[in-house]
Amino acid sequence: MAQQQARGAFIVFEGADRAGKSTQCQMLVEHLQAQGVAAELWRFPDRTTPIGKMINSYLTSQSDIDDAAVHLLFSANRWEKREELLRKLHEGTTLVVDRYAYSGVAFTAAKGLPGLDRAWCMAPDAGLPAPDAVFFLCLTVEQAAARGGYGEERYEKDEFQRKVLDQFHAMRGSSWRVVDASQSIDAIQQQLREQAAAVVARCQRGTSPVGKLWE
Ligand code: Z5A
Ligand code: MG
Repeated sequence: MAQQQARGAFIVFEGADRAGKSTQCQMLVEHLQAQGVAAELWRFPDRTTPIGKMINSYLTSQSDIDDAAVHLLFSANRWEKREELLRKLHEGTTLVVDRYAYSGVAFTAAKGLPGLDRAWCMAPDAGLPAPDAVFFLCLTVEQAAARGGYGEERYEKDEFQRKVLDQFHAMRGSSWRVVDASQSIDAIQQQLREQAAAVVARCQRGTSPVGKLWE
């Protein structure tokens, strides 16, 4: 029988624009660290790598990239971090990750382009480490709009965001924990801390190896 090994947990945040992902990720990492849990905050796209810089230039409309090609760049940006991600988990560090492959699939599939359906969008991420839990912060486009206007980036339009949300909901699986993101920041954080504690404890017991997308 394979030896059981304690490891860090892989927790992904997904959700609507302005649902509070970055706010909650930051708070959760600080909380875990204060509890003595080794934890790091990651985000995708990781705009610091050469691939990430191309993505940043696309998102800020400084460059135009073919839709299929940019989809593959977002995926490559995750693949280039795969080894480091697995190493950290096996060293015992919990990773709280702001967006992952689900955003990749949702944003490209929402474009509704011929040939770029959900199955095509999922293919390049197949085999990447699968998160132990996906915390999905659920907020309608109308509720998000009440939090102020969109920024300047590509994709920040109501109609498109609705399609993105539909794509996210179609991907909900057993590892997803859906949280009502219209609550107060503190109320949401409290629920996330409870959920995260259970996931961290499970991974520390060493009974669950890191899975693979989309198995
Ligand atoms: N993208 C892609 O196409 N393919 C991929 O593979 C990946 C990503 C990984 C990256 O944006 C873009 O890339 C994104 C998807 C695409 N495009 N879009 N749109 P990003 O992740 O860098 O986006 P962001 O700038 O961080 O925005 P965000 O993620 O949409 O926001 P958020 O992180 O969810 O929310 P926040 O920054 O924490 O909070 C937003 C505001 O709401 C802020 O003023 C908060 O103070 C406020 N807030 C937060 N929580 C609350 C509550 N509970 N109540 C009231 N107000 C709140
Ligand atoms: Mg964010």
